[in-house]
Amino acid sequence: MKLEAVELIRLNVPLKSAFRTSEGSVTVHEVVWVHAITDVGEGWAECAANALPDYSSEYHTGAGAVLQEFFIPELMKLGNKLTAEKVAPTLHWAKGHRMAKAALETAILDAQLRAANTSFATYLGAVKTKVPAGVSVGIMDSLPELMGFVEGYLAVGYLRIKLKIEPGWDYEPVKLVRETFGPDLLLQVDANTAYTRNDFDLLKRLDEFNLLLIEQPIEEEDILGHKKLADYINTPVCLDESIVSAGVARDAIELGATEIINIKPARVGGYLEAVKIHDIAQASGIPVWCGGMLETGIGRAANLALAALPNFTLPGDTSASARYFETDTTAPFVLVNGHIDVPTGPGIGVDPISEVVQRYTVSTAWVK
Ligand code: NPG
Repeated sequence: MKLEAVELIRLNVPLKSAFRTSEGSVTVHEVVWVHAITDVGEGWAECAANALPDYSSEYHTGAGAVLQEFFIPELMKLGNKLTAEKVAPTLHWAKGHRMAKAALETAILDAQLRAANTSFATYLGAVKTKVPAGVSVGIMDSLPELMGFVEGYLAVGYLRIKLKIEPGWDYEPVKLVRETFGPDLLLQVDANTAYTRNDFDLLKRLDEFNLLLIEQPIEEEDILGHKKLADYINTPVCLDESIVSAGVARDAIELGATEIINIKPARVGGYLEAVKIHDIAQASGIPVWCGGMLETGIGRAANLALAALPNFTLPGDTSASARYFETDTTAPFVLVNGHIDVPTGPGIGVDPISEVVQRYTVSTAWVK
């Protein structure tokens, strides 16, 4: 196929409530979409890069710029020889910018699969038609406020709770949630790199709560530090930010630095790399789960397809549209008995609702 044009759309999508992590607080999901126009049809993707370079070095304006200046023109040069499988090898010369690369690859894969009348789920190797949903709960101003949110999420059926933690918001909230909702609640925590090697004793205190895992406790470059922590505490250590490629995943597993992996296709450069990580982890007996980056329906749809692969044995951050948005950009994903259906239509299986997209669009740019 041939890439004829790409529309980059900047959207500001309001969140229902502020989402606070150890890295900061967001009230509006500011995001770039990639709308690929090819000779076989159109494809869509949401680039996960945040407004600020706080989760990783990428940010939405930077992602838009690198796509416009380098990545899209490079793929256009392939003429009618383009396939989704060629995107990563063609852009490999460029260091980093994995979220930008992931979005472009995903939009092209969407166009390719729509033309072939094949779903992401089928293409990626999904074995489930619905996936168990967890929910990520931000840092709050008070414990009663936290309890209100957790209770509400459990009431609508979420199967696992992930609490965001940071120094000063860790032991007490985890203890309260564990004591209130009992030993059977699937409970995990996510520090987004907020701790250091000096905090191991503090993190060891969380062992008493029988957590599923602790996610990315210390900084992303410190893989060895995570290995030392994994040896020191009983709670399984799960890497997120650190795992930027299949190669890093392989090394972290071999070193014993990660006992579970959070796979976010955006963080690793796309769905094809994500499947490689899934396969490496599976071969090593390491369970994986699918992370989220506050994606609207366009991004969430493909994540659900990935989460249906066999080694995704833990509930993901694949929440329903209503967790974050009053009005999603696609038909909403809904929670039914704690599960969300994997889209079955061609490509990502959902379409943007144009009037909603127009309402949230801040600017558009065409690369032709
Ligand atoms: O459900 O989409 C979701 C969000 C889950 O907590 C979540 N995401 O650190 O994993 C994370 C966090 C995040 C959100 C990271 C936005 C980066 C951007």
